[in-house]
This record gives sequence, structure tokens and C-alpha cells, in this order.
Amino acid sequence: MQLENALRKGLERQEFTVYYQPQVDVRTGRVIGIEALIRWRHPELGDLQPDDFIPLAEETGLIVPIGKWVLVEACRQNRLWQSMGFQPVRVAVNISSRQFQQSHFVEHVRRTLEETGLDPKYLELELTESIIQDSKYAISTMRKLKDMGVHLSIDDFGTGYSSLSYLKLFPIDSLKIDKSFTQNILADAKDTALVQTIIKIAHYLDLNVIAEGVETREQLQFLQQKLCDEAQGFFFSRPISVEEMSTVFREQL
Ligand code: G
Ligand code: G
Ligand code: G
Ligand code: MN
Ligand code: NA
Repeated sequence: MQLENALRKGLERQEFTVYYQPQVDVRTGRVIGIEALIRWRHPELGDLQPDDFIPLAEETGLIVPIGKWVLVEACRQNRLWQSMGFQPVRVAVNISSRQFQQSHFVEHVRRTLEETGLDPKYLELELTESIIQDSKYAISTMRKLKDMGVHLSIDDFGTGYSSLSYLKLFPIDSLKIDKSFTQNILADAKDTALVQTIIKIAHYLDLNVIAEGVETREQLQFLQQKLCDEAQGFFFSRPISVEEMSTVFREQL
């Protein structure tokens, strides 16, 4: 209850902030995308990570206004970077099930793009397998977003209990290989096999594939050999502030 009130107040008092983690083209090494990751600067508790408050936000429904705020903020900031003359990149925003199931979700995305002036092709929404399963309207909602020109990806791919058949049913653009697989690609033969197979499945289905949680050069080299498209992880950068991200963009001009 206390944390719930603090969450509510935190939203009013603008205690939330968005960090960004680069997503790199495996062939060129250039940053071609960024993932928006929320942080909470709590006045007494200090910086809180999403795992400390997103589950409660989901339970209480506060994830809806919080998620709306993150979407607006990420689109606004990405548009701002573009207007500063940096090379345009896609910004990926994590979407919770509650948020996706709101009847006005599609309209909110449309309005946010209009109001911030961000071209829809520079927005990606990260959905999980469970979101897709929970929602009666998943296909219809996804199709409306796709028709708008927004990119859709499946986050934490391979960790849910979905059947592979949804890959042909749902209008998605890319798969994000979960970091639990990436981290063991050189240590565990089963993970090696799984990652190779996920990359192949993605490409057979004409999907882009990105590996999360890349921490070493050896992992990156493996992914390069297996023709993975993109990589994200501490090897390149931790999630960083707007100022730090601006420096990364400036250096790559
Ligand atoms: O940011 P971290 O680096 O700690 O993220 C931890 C988890 O929190 C991830 O699973 C991520 O998807 C989730 N997360 C981060 N930011 C957001 C957000 O804005 N909305 C939602 N729904 N989840 C987020
Ligand atoms: O139920 P109604 O006729 O208002 O639905 C109009 C459209 O809005 C439907 O085609 C459906 O795609 C969408 N919609 C309705 N309810 C929901 C919901 O709870 N979640 C989502 N994501 N979309 C919904
Ligand atoms: O579930 P989601 O993919 O949205 O989560 C992103 C989370 O992964 C964030 O908490 C982010 O800080 C974390 N993360 C990003 N890169 C790495 C990495 O290379 N290693 C580890 N252990 N975590 C990472
Ligand atoms: Mn994510
Ligand atoms: Na993930």
C-alpha cells in the first residue's frame, strides 16, 4: 500500500526517468536502435530498478499511466534526437499486458506519434508471449499497429510457453532472443543449439533477430557467424541516461 501510494505520487512528481540501451547492427557495429528502460528516482530509497516496482505497477493497474508516460517520453526524446541531426534510430518500448489490453491502446499510440511527430517506423513495441496469449484482441490490435507502420517485436523470446504456431499468426517484425540463452551460448551446447535454431527460424519467416544480454566479444563473434542481425548487452553498453546516449550518437556521426 505504501509503495503503491509512492508510485502514484512518483508519477505526479515526475520521479521517473527513461534510460536507453543501444542495439547494434552486428555487421557494421553501428547503433541502429535503442531500448527505453524506465528508472525510478525515489527521493528516499534512491534509484529503483523496474524489477522493484513494475510487478506492483502491473498488479495495481498503475502500469497503464506509467506505460503511457514512458511511450510519450521515448517518442518525444527520439524525435528530439532526430531533430538534433543524429542518425535516426528505432526506439523500442516495453509494453505490459494491462497496457496492451486497454481498449484505447492503439489510439493512444497513434496520438502519441502524431503529437510527438515521430515517424511510426522509428517506434518498436516489445510484446511478450504472455501478452499475446492473454489478449482476446491480440491479432486485431497488432494488425492495427502494423498498419500504422509501427514495428512489433517479441521480447524474451523462447522463455514462455507459447507454441511456435503464433509466429505465423501474428504480424511481428522481430524476435528478441532472451539473455538467458545468449549468456550460455559458449558454455552450454543446448543453448548453442537453441540460439542457432532461433536465428534460422526467424530468417526462414523473414523476421529480424536480436540477441539480448551480449556481454563478451566471443558471444558477439558467435552471433556474427550465425548471422544474427542485431545485438544488445553490456558488451556494448549498459542502459544509459539521455546525456550519455547523446554522446554515443554524437560519436557515431
Ligand atoms: O531495465 P532493466 O534493465 O532492469 O529492466 C528490467 C525489466 O523491466 C525488463 O524485463 C523490462 O522489460 C522491464 N521494463 C523496463 N522498462 C519498462 C517499461 O517502461 N515498461 C514495462 N512494462 N516494463 C519495463
Ligand atoms: O468492443 P468494440 O466493438 O468497442 O471493439 C472495437 C475494436 O477495439 C475491436 O476490433 C478491438 O480490436 C478493439 N478492442 C476492444 N476491446 C479491446 C481490448 O480490451 N483490448 C484491445 N487491445 N483492443 C480492444
Ligand atoms: O526483459 P527485457 O529484455 O526488457 O530486459 C532488459 C533487461 O536486461 C534490463 O534489466 C537490462 O538492464 C538487462 N540487460 C541488458 N543487457 C544486459 C546484459 O548484457 N547482461 C545482463 N545480465 N542484463 C542485461
Ligand atoms: Mn525488453
Ligand atoms: Na528481454
